Amino acid sequence: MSIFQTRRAHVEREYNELIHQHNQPILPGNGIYIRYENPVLTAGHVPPTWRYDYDPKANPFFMERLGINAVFNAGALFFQGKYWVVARVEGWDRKSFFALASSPDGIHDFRFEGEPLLLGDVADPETNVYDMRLTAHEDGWIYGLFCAERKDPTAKAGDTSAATATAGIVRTKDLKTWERLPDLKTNGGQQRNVVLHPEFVGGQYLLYTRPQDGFIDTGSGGGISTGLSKSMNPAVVDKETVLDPKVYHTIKEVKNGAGAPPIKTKDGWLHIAHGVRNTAAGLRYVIYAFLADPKDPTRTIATPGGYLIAPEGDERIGDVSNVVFTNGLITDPDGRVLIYYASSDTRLHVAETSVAQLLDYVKNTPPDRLRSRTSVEDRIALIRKNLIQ
Ligand code: M1P
Repeated sequence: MSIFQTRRAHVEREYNELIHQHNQPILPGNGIYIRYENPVLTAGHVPPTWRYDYDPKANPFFMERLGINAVFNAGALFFQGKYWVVARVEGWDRKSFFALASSPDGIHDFRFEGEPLLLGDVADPETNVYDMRLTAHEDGWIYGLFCAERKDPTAKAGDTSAATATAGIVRTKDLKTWERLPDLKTNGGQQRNVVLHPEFVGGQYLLYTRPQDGFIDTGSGGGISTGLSKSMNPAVVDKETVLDPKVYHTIKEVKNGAGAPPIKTKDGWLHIAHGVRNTAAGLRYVIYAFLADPKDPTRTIATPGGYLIAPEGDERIGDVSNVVFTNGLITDPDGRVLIYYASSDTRLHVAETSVAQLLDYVKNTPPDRLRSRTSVEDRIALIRKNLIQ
């Protein structure tokens, strides 16, 4: 056999084994959610035909010229009986793009479908795109909001890393044809982690924003905010009001950002978001939850202290270590909630829970009372209560 044939057979065997790999729940978990042993998507899940030239004359060594570096932060949707994610796929050239993958049960056999999304261009074409949030809105469209990154036109000469972030917008009805709309306009500053609420509020579109002064630092941006827009074409938010602030000496001290669109529950809008703190080893990203008023999604009503998911074991290590990040979840017809979270900007995992568990968690977990002393008081109260159980 030629090198081409031997390598091709080897690569395809590995790919087929990986996409059908069984995934075991890690029991007993913490009662809030269950993790699974293996990631649901990795760079290795990207089909070989997206990475290799299959022409033996042009590629006699069966070289992987257009390699994939990572598959992570994915938007998610239950659509036509299947579990879909729109993953952030990053090539060896550092460019991210979006690709659809589906699974029959949301945990196993995720497989990329079709081709990567070729987004339409807007007046000011971006350099990079990432982190799509999917919202099936009551207006009948499925919207995808994502970060569109451009070189900062005000960067000093020689500064080749300064960038700007805005919220790009696409919409579809079938996950096949995607219409690009103008980027979201807000009053100054930059935007990442913008999410569309699934229902109209007072006849307008409600957007969760995260105003920030710079590309990395939120600066004076106060936290996850909300704003209203009369239309999505174009989407324009004049006024942003902080919904969930960043707070000193908490898991969201440096910044935070909305995750998937919130889940509508009998007790309110359930958010799974990310929070960032600083450490001597750099930023640490964790995932946390909160509940907003069922009648007024711009007001929080339950804010459990601490994190819901933090990086564990192998999750701690990757391109950007000590990070877990989420921008997609699925609530399925069986009442399961599947939280798709990425670890260290490298791979995508799933955590399985239910609306009942998450509501119990957000409503009955004590809030962060912001001092070691108050945390000790809460723990002593727990210990003493357990003495009489
Ligand atoms: O590298 C960690 C994450 O950093 C960004 O999140 P934030 O906007 O809150 O800083 C995002 O670029 C995200 O993609 C990335 O996972």
